[in-house]
Amino acid sequence: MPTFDDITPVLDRLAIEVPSWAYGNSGTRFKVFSTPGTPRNPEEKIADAAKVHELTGLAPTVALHIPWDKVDDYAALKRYANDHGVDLGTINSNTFQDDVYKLGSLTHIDPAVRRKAIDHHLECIEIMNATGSRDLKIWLADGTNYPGQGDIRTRQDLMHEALQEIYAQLADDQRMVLEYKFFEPAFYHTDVPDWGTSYAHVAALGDKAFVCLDTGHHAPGTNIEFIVAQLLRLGKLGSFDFNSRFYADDDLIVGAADPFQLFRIMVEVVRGGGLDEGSGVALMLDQCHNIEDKVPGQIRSVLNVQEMTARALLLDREALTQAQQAGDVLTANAIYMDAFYTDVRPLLAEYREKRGLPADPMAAYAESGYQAKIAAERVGGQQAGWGA
Ligand code: AOS
Ligand code: ZN
Ligand code: ZN
Repeated sequence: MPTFDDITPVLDRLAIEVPSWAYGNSGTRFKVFSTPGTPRNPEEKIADAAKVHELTGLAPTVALHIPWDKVDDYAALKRYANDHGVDLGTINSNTFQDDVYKLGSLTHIDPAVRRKAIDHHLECIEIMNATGSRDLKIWLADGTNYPGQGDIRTRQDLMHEALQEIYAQLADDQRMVLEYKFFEPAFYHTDVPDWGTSYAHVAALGDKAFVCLDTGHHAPGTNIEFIVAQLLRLGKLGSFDFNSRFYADDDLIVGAADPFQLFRIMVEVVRGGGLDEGSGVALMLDQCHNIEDKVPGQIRSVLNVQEMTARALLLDREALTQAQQAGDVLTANAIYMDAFYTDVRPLLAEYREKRGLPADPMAAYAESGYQAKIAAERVGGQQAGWGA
């Protein structure tokens, strides 16, 4: 079994991007609860994200969402982020909140609507040029609610054309990641329902297009780690949207619902080279905190990713391979489970202290007074999620 010292070089480069929208108020279609201290603008979201990084050393970049994080001067926003010790990351497009997109965006039958949706993505690429962001993340709410409502095949063709136009505007060092989701807000079919569809589109586009895997976007019982292994094998896993789910796209704290699944995913990430130096796999969170405080919610998530990554790295691969080759089912499974059951928390606490970080970032946050400070300072924080 590797020692903790053996795995620290990989832990040192673990970077988990946090989403700006995690810091805004969110909720369900039944109620959005507001939380004292909620950011009122992109700068305050970045300041909160910077707090997560300051206490964990794990979250050096913040993903932006356009138009929720629209500002006049993106270069200035980048400077603001840098002054706070973080950088701007992925740019997320949004073609789901305008009335005009009711029946689709890039797949809409009306060319004028498709034009608007394509132009929005071109604007996102302009923003990436100003922020220095590498990735454009596209999640489409496009789909239909009833059989017969739209022509599924035509919509695929329209989407391909639209994505091609967007892709053509990417600079050499920029990428597109296409997210898939099997339902919601469309309930009969979505235009990018699964990894295979996303893969088919990004493969047709070229080397700068990849799949984004949101862990909450699969039917119950789906073997997500298999998808991870396959996409890494194909060289097309661009990024993760980490969160966890009990039922639907719950967007809960990463690892909260099923820490073992998170472990299994990280085992495949490690196996497929996703944490190797220079790997193009971006680890991001896509979460909404409906009832808990946002900053410690994000801290908890990045720590959970770190913890399961450490356990995955401790897997004794040599012994595992031997057992697999010998057809020793029970030993192979026991080796796998040993890694999962290894409590790395004390070692991680020590690891953090050695790097000048708090041993317990959750406790450090509670003691920092930051929550009380933002609650007092920020009045009238906004909803940054659905319906904003
Ligand atoms: C929607 O369900 C998705 O998970 C997205 O990643 C979406 O882009 C994100 O929630 C912010 O819009
Ligand atoms: Zn997502
Ligand atoms: Zn989602």
